[in-house]
Amino acid sequence: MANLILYELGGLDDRRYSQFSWRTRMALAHKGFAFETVPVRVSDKTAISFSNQDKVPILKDGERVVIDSWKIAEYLEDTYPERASLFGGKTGRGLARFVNAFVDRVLIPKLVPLVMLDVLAIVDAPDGAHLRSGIEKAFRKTLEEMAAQREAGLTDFRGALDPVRATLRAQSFLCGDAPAYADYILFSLFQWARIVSSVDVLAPDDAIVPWRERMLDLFGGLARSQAARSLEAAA
Ligand SMILES: N[C@@H](CCC(=O)N[C@@H](CS)C(=O)NCC(=O)O)C(=O)O
Repeated sequence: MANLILYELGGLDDRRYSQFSWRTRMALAHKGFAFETVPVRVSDKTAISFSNQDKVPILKDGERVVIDSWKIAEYLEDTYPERASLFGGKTGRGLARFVNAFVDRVLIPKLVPLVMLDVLAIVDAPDGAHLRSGIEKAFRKTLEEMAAQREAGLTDFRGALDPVRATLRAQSFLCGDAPAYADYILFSLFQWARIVSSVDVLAPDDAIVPWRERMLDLFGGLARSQAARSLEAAA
């Protein structure tokens, strides 16, 4: 039996808020694995120096160390082909690679500025300073400036999701009748937003909401078991 350990970001109150790590969490659950998780602080690179780089997720499978959520998904698929498929074959893998690039390059840059300021409330001060400087440099704006443009940004983000709505009108999941890795890629965005912010990035009547609920229900409510900030704010 594999001995799998996932290194992921941990915030205050043990919040596991790394969006890329959620892709791996869902992929491991899809393959039916039990796994351990190790929270690391984003400003503490010594904790992950064994991986010779500075990002999570990192998957340790015995002595093997795999970095990068996409590479981890491919590793799991190729190493454990007898378990439920993440891609559904070569063509599916190719399409999932496109979804990964679309989410990373089009959707994340639209989503991050909307809720990044909120992340500071769920991490400690050194992690907050680390995240602030990285994101402000990448976007060339302060987090406060980004938050001030939230309304326009939300409209833009929601507009970019139109192909998702069109797909989910015809089928229950991006991958068809059942969820697979491309669903987990997209879902990681909503899971991140749900954990870090009380702002719902989807309107209540958005056709994507029922899909998001189905994703939260998967694997015995694996994703739902992380506290949503909106619920805390309401409590
Ligand atoms: N392409 C990588 C991206 C990983 C990534 O950017 N991870 C973030 C956390 S969600 C990170 O570790 N950032 C480190 C830092 O900001 O110093 C993947 O898909 O795994």
